[in-house]
Amino acid sequence: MARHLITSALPYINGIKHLGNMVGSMLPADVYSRYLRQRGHDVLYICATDEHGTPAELAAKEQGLPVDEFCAQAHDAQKAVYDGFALAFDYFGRSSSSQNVEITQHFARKLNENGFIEERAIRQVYSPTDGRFLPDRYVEGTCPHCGYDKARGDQCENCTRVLDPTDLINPRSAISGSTDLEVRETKHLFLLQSKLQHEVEAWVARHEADWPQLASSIARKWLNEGLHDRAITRDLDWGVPVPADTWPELAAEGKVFYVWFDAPIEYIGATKEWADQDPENRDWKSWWYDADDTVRYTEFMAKDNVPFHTVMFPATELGVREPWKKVDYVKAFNWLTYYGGKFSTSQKRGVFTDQALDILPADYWRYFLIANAPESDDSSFTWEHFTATVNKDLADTLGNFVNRVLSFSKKRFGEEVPAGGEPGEAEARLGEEIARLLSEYEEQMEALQFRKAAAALRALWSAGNSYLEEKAPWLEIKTDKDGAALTLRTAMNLIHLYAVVSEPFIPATSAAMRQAFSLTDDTASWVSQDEAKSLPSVPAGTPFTVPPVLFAKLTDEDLAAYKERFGGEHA
Ligand code: B3M
Ligand code: ZN
Repeated sequence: MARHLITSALPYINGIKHLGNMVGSMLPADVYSRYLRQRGHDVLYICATDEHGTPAELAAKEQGLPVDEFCAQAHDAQKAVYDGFALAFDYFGRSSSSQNVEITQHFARKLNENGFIEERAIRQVYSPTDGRFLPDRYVEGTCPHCGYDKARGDQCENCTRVLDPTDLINPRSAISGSTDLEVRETKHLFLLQSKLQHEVEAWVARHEADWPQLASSIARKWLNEGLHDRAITRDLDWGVPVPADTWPELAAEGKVFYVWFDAPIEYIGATKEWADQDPENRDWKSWWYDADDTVRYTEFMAKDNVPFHTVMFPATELGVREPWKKVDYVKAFNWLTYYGGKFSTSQKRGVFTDQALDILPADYWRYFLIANAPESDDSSFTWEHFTATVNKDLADTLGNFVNRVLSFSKKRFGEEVPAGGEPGEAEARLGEEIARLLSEYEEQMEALQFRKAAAALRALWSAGNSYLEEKAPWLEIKTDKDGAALTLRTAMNLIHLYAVVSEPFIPATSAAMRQAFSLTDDTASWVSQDEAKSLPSVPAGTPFTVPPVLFAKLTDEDLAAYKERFGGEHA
């Protein structure tokens, strides 16, 4: 059984992320990791904050903090939110770690030895008004490809094309807005990606058939435009220093690597951080080095990050000429919109992950977001859709089922799972249905089709409701007490099955459902086809308790309050 290495795109350090960031990277990676662990796979799920670059420097300045202190605090703040969302990382690292510095410098030295790095004098945008060289993303202007007028000098977020600041039409400083920009000469390291074009092409060609269309089409588009040599250093204080043993002059000038050079390397860096904090994990390198036959590597990210992961980072890894593990499967997401418009960190539009947890527990969000993940297309967050989904799927279909069954059984039969009755035709049909839906769920999870997996999970919950409606134990009990006992016992076994299989989506609720039963040896991590058919895990006589309401129903007043607080439509 292959080991699974899983990473989600590293959240940038400068602020708490919104729900769109969450659903496009970390949350599905967590759901997938939890599922694989449950199925008995060896999983390593790694993430980290992406800490270098100008936005971090500027955010620190705004808060009056030294940038390293700012990053330490901001890292902890993000980590707290992810803990709140129950993201079960094996390790959540920091791209500013000494481990990442070491590996990034190693990669640069190797690329240099192999002839893929060249020192070039370039002319760079300098802003006299701001008194500094402007990093690419701090030059704004009109995209030469699509005409979008807020394109950044590194990438146009409208058409996703990678840009150079000098490509922009009508450039201006994003810091001061000044159009008084000069171009001055300075030396930088260039990664000769053009020399790696054919290798990257061959590598993508071997993988793209397996990738989702969104990932392969973006990789193709980039390759068809041709790989350009890219400057991989910057004039900044905060970053991985250019190693002085290899480039003394640039090191003396204080050049650092470009944030997109060291950020993907931090997937490896964070794995080493994970190892260094616990001697148990000493074999970290076996996950990354010479691991092609033993590790399956899956990356999660939103579509704007795809070029860096399908082309640029693989080019770096190929150029190093060492057997570092390259991605096997790229799970890419479209955008989650807020009422059809963009979630915007800068304009504070939409729902941020810390605010979400202020309002409701993580499971409400986890379920809604994954059930509506922007997989094949963008999807829109609206409070109407959110409250309707919570009420229907979580409160009615799942939560109400659990409470109704357990409370009714307690009232009529006491605090143990009731004995009596023999499974008949209705139970056989139910078992067939549950087994069928379970294999559908497994199939969609294996295929990383999250919306479809959520639909299968919802169908499993619904099947219990249909069974209960059909058997109607509240009527049955009047004429056939054993029959009612059988129905309730069967339903309780469904609750236990739901607890097990819903865990990747709603881990806290799953734990509460499982704990309702005092089973002596409840180690079930998944449900076999046979168990799905015969539902044997909670035998008669098992003591149980009725958990508090699992999901509160959201009222019209709640809906109005959310819309009032966050703005109920796209501005
Ligand atoms: N930090 C995502 C972003 O800021 C970026 C991902 C890095 S993954 C190596 O857009
Ligand atoms: Zn564009």
